[in-house]
Amino acid sequence: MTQHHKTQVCIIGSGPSGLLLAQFLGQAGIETIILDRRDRTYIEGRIRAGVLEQGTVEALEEAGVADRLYAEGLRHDGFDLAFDGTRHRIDLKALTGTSVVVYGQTEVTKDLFVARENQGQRFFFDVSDVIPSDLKADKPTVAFRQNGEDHIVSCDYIAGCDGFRGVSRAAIPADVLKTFERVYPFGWLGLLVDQPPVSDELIYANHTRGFALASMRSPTRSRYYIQCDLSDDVSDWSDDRFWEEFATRLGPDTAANLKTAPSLEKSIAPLRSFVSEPMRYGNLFLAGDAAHIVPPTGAKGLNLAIADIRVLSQALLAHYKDGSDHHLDTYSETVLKRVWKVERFSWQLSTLMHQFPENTPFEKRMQRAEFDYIASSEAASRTIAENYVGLPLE
Ligand code: FAS
Ligand code: PHB
Repeated sequence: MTQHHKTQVCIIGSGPSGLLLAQFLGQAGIETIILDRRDRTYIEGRIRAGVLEQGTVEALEEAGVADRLYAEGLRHDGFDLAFDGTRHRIDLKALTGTSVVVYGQTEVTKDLFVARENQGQRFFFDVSDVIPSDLKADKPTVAFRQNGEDHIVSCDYIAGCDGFRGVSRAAIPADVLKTFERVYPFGWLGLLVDQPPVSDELIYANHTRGFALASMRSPTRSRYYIQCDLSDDVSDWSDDRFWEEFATRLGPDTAANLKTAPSLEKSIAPLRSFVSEPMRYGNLFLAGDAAHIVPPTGAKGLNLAIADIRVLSQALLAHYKDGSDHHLDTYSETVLKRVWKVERFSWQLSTLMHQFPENTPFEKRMQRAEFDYIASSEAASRTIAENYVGLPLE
């Protein structure tokens, strides 16, 4: 027997996009249902982003979920770019007047889950066979199965917040959907360790052996990455092998401060740039990774998702509170304008900071020349800085 549900907005996906949208709508008294194919423990446990733009911090504050972020987040006024041992600090504060906050995506997700619980609105975890339908109808529907039972949600709008491998994007007809993609010829091997960070601020390093990133989660927990081959498996990388490679790529002066310990987590993520257009079809709206992916080099994935939700939530509020659909009608065009600019920055920084197997000696010299230009030009450094702290929403 199928269970029928009614709501105003059905949100597919309970990652940062879906959770923040639910929080904003819930604050305004708009009813939502959130579905996720995973459960809360799994979602909270995913190690992903670590750097929040000021705009993201403000959005989380508006959503009433920033208390722990303000108490535990680490404000960073700059970061280093390193090229074969030469380091150049991008002084975010001096160049842009603002900065970023280091606070893990896992913590953002936990804070949003607690807020959702306090709202007492409906979650469905461990769902399967999620099918968005009737996207052009006044009341689109989302069918799904949970614990062997069939469910169907009737709603005003569907928010596709189900990430890169979700079902929402695929619900847009193939003759309407346009996709754009660049898959990079390498991955990132990430490691989490309970040791103080090797440096007070992040270091992005391009070494002849490959890229490395020294990041962190707290004064006692560090998050490190090295570029690895796409054919690599995590089992190919013992902790000792990782530490040796990471230290080599950081260079002896920086590595002198490196404290190692057994890894808490190790994983390999592929890198891609991806955009799908449009981000609206009928009463389905895509947001976050469901619509676009950036290589993590620019620390933009999570921030881009939050930026989409800031626009989408305002557009839905205008519909329900003022009866105005202008922002819903312009949503896709509005967010895509910024998405492409952020894609450009993430692609540019990835192209600058990684070793590409196919690069010719000339292209390697171009990488070095671009680094030297950034290091010697305030204007060039400001370009990096204004993208890193986050471009304006519109
Ligand atoms: P998410 O993918 O976080 O959430 C989508 C949710 O939808 C998931 O909970 C999933 O279970 C659910 N879902 C999927 N299919 C479904 C279905 N059919 N039915 C119901 N639910 C479904 N960004 C950075 O800024 N910095 C980083 O260092 C960084 N590292 C990353 C490493 C990895 C391995 C990955 C995959 C991403 C990384 N990102 C990083 C990007 C990441 O942070 C995303 O931008 C962010 O999670 C986007 O949030 P959402 O759009 O909510 O998508
Ligand atoms: C992280 O801390 O996980 C992190 C930080 C900056 C990036 C990517 C990942 O660009």
